[in-house]
Amino acid sequence: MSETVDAARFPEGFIWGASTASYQIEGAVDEDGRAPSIWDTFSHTPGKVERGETGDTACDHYHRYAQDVGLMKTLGLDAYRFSIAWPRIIPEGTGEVNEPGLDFYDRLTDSLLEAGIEPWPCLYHWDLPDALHMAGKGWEDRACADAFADYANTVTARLGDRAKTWLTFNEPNVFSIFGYLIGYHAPGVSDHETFLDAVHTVNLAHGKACQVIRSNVPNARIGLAPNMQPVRPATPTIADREAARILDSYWNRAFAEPMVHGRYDPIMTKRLGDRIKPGDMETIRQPLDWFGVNYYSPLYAKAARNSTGMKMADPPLGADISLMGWHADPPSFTDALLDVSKRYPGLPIYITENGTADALPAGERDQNRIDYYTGHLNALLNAVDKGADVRGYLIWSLMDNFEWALGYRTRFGVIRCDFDTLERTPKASHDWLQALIAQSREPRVEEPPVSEFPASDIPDAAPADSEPD
Ligand code: IFM
Repeated sequence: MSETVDAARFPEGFIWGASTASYQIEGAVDEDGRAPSIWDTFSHTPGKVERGETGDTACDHYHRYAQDVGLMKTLGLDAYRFSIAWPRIIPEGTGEVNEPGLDFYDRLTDSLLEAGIEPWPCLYHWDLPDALHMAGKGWEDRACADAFADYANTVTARLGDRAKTWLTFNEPNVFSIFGYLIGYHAPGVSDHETFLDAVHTVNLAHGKACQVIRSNVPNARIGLAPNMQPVRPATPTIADREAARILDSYWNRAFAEPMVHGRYDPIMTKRLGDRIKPGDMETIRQPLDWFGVNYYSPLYAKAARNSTGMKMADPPLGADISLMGWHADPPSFTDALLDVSKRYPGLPIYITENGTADALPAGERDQNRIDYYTGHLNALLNAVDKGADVRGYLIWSLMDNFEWALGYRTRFGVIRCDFDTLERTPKASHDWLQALIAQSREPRVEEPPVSEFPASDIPDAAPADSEPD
């Protein structure tokens, strides 16, 4: 591929970072008082994850975090987004706090700061304490929003003196759709009404957690990381266009609209019905300091005779499809960023996830990832040129990790993790990104246009009479 990224085009002070998630990298699932999350139970249920793989060990980051922070420093990162495992902090979901769990994130935060990397903790990246789910007190239950706020209080009271950039949720749309509507992810529920319950509880939990963060963390910068993917109809029929509108509501609007504007769109308002109680929208809408965008691909929608009226469709024939089955389409990234800018003006945007998967053997060059990043960073810069206020880019992901229902087959890291030896090896994409980050920080020299120089100032300009005969 001949396309390159012009490092000088990144805005001054642009933040480079990486994102990960607790269950995907930590391992140590039964150490120091951690209790099972819904993902422990789900991954240990036969048939739920490919090859029966689990996050029991994952990248063993729990024990190797210091080495990983060293790798982040070498890569040149400004920021690191990690998630906190709720069942390490409050193992049963409510009640007793587990101090050793807090100590782990304390050590991680300190070691990041020591390395000059800003910690960006995310309170929820999908590992709900299983005890809550088993008791029917998970996201389907309104009271879970209060349990989440208590958990947020415990965590921010401990880390808030050092960590200033906080996220409430990672991809609330993805875990509610895949976990409660389709049942492909934990906790494996597939029920439209339960999904709708979960949507509203998660929104309430976000609002309550924002209030807690604001009061516990001086100078907090609060955001979240929804997955924003433009939705296209699979065909131009009226039915598929309507399906695209519904999927757009479920995927892109169900959380961002109430969180930023304090209202659901008409589709969600109607379907949520009397789940919305007086005062709820005020609770949900709390001031945010920035908006995160996790982006991978556009989505395609098709009309369906099911409870939602739509289903996800395959990308069009001939599209550039990744190992995940996703359409790699950089212009759609520009579209997504411009759409977010228009809908949520005034909120600086950070890309909180972007990347692609491979299944390459050790030592093989991950050119596909370099190409993906090249295309998507150029798409980001195009959005900036068109007015999007994008301030940073956090890759998904730092290292290969547990990719949920796909287990360890698909690798998203710029650092390879050997899941037998747990050895970390930087890939070609790591070196490429490291060089780009370094170049983007080089001092900018503004060269005046040539026409501004009077001819006599050009030192080696040959005198008119010195022309050869
Ligand atoms: O691995 C996931 C991550 O947990 C959430 N966003 C998408 C990534 C790739 O599928």
